[in-house]
Amino acid sequence: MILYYSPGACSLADHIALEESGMKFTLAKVDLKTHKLEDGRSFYDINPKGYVPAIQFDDGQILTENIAILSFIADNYPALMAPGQNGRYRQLEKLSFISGEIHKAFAPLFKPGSTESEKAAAADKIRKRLSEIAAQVKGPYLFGEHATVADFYLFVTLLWAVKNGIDLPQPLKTLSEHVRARPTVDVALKQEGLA
Ligand SMILES: N[C@@H](CCC(=O)N[C@@H](CS)C(=O)NCC(=O)O)C(=O)O
Repeated sequence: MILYYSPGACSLADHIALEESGMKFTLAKVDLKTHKLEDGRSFYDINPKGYVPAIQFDDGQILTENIAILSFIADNYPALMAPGQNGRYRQLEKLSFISGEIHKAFAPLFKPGSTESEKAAAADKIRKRLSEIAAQVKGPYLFGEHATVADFYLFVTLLWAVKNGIDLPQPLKTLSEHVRARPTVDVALKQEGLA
């Protein structure tokens, strides 16, 4: 399997989850400015949507979208799945919130040319969404004692928040410290040139 990633992008969540799962994979770095791979190929030929993450199975099939890829990993390595009878759906609920409400809210902070007031409004929205998810943390991870793929996705958005000067509510600081302390996270960050 190949994971197409860009350093520190949302694909870091999938990278951490794959490291945790013990599944065999290799990394292919994508330059998100040129949409090219390191060997010069166009990333659009792999994912016509042009964004990471994407994984390529050994039979050549491509799977895109964080929610789908993280769910695929958790299905294959259930230790990363939320517990309980409705765990899979609770996890999808969190992944959808992280993707649609938190991740997407960062767009004005990443987009060149956003005005200061657009950036301030985005930061306010992010603070609101983070306080909503912070209120649901069972501790230290989202679902309690065990990390799930949703924690890794949230962790990446928390790195972005801190980088953009957004203070984290205490439950998210604790969650972030716990995720960061996992050996697989160190491996993934080092492989992406971030630690
Ligand atoms: N809907 C996608 C969005 C992925 C996404 O926003 N990827 C960003 C990095 S965090 C990206 O590759 N942006 C570059 C581009 O869109 O060209 C998902 O959830 O996987």
